Amino acid sequence: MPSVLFELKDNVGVITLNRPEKMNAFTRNMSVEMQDILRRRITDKQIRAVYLTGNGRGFCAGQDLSDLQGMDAPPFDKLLAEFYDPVVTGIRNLALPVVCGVNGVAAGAGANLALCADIVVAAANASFIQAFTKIGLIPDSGGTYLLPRLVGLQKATALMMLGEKLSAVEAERWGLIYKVFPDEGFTDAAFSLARQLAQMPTRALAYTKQALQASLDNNLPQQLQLEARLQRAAGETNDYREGLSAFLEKRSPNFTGE
Ligand code: T3D
Repeated sequence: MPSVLFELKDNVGVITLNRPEKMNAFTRNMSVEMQDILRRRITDKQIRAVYLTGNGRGFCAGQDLSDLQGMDAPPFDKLLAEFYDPVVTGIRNLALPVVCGVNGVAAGAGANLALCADIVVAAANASFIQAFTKIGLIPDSGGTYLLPRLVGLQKATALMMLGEKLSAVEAERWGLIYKVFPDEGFTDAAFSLARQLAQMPTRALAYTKQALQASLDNNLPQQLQLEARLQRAAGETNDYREGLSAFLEKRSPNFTGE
């Protein structure tokens, strides 16, 4: 059984972490499978949004700690470069909207993997734990970049130094995630966001993602220039023409992603 499942559903590429008995703790093998999905399978033209979630009662418990033991475990900088960073950048650079449905606990690199998505929603029973310092490591997988930008430096520092569990409800209140949905019916509610995005103007969403990510480092003049360049590109898409015609003709648009 693969440790990461992939299927196409309603124009959404669904990625499911699949080691439920170990809370989907991340192994090197899992990373290889995930990288293959991001590089080769997501490229299917039918896919216009991605939904990332976990199988079972956890989303992802971070690095599988038993996978780190033994003589063959490379030093951490090499492990990160080979098995974590390509997944983080793969998700961030996808020219598609990525929704993460955090179905249960997200710990360590698992918490930061969730934050890489464009829209993060969680089940009411889910939680987020920056578990790294508890075992003498530092937060990785882009967490020290993303978390302070989401919740501010003070809250990020406390979460990362103390390693305390943050409930999904608090995570929503803090701005770490977009929304909490009830446990019952969670998958349907979370997936419906991805399905909705998959019917929208795909290239405009990709440019929006690109502009928002760049805004984290750009100054205003740089950002205005980027917006102009991306808006020009958006204005040249068929979906823009369709959106405009549909508005003027008082009908629903039929976006194709072109
Ligand atoms: O470069 C590098 O590779 C380093 C990168 C590091 C990045 C990191 O992610 S470091 C942080 C690693 N993660 C953790 O420290 C979290 C460890 N897990 C936990 O704290 C807890 O398991 C949870 C809070 C996630 C869940 O607690 P609970 O009580 O709901 O479940 P549980 O009973 O602890 O776990 C269920 C099973 O999953 C259990 O296995 P068993 O005993 O039934 O056979 C448990 O050992 C296993 N499991 C959970 N997390 C991990 C794990 N096995 C291996 N590695 C794990 N991280």
